[in-house]
Amino acid sequence: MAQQKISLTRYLVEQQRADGLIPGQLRLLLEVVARACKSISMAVNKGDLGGVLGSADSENVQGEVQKKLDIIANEVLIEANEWGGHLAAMASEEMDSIYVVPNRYPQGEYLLLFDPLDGSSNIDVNVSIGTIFSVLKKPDDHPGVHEADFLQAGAKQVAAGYCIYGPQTTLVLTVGHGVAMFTLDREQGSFVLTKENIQIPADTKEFSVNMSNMRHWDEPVKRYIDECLAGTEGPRGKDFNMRWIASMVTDVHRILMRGGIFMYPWDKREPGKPGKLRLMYEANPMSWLVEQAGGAATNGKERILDLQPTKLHERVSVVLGSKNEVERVTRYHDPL
Ligand code: AHM
Ligand code: MG
Repeated sequence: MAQQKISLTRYLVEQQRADGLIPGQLRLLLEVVARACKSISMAVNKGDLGGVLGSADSENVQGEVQKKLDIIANEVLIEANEWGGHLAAMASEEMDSIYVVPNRYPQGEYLLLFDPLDGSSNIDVNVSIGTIFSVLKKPDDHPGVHEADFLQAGAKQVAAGYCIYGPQTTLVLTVGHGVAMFTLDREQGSFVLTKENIQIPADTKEFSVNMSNMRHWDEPVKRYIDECLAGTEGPRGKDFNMRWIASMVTDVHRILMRGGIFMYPWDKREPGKPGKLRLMYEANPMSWLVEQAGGAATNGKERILDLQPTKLHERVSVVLGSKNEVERVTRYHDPL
């Protein structure tokens, strides 16, 4: 008999039933997020034919020009998630403040954060982009929901993942028991389990960083990259390869598939800013996935998942991927 395909729905039901790893409400939430990602994938695929490309002529709270697809993806995620009764509120890269579930719907116990369309600069050039999400539990010591309820360290996440819209649409997920990957079967309309227990090799010969910023970096990051560039003649004694897609989802996906190190470090252009990427809906979910796959994630000094957020749209410096390389960069920041 041909091997049965395991759908995301079945995978989640079995995790809930047999292992008790996922509460029912969280399972529902993840299914709804996956369904929203399916809709976003359809919109992305249509491209010019669906009139979804180009700028929306508006700016988000971080002062970045929004693309039409940033806004479409944000709306799809909100509409899919607001009525199911599993959420208390949502937060997004594209919204200034939190979105509390309207009181015509039941309030659930979870908080959902997302970057609806990561890698926005790739949208109009037909290069892979994605959705990143993180799930937290709402503290139950007070009624209602406030922005402060979201300000929990990444170590408190109860689920995290991303969906990549590339040659395939792929959903990658963790609920704290390893990392699983699901590929969208367009004929069936469902995500099918295609990899389980993903592991990132501890060593790598591939780095991912926007090299055009090199002159602005701090010494430890410069030193690490200089040593990689020196290749077999340098202190590392091996040649390195470089990849930069300008879409964190895609760069992290490659690292989960074959190893590597990804960095978006602090730089001198805006010294007051800890980094470019956002802690709560970019760095935290990706760091948890990477750690769950045996890798490491720091801001150059501390474990990202231990950082206490102070605001929703907080930024952070990011170094993640193959464990030995991340530890090396982190060591270079603290030579003692
Ligand atoms: P976005 O969420 O507005 O798309 O920005 C985040 C993206 C990351 O996906 C990517 O790693 C980085 O910004 C690319 O930055 P750069 O334009 O410096 O290459
Ligand atoms: Mg992003």
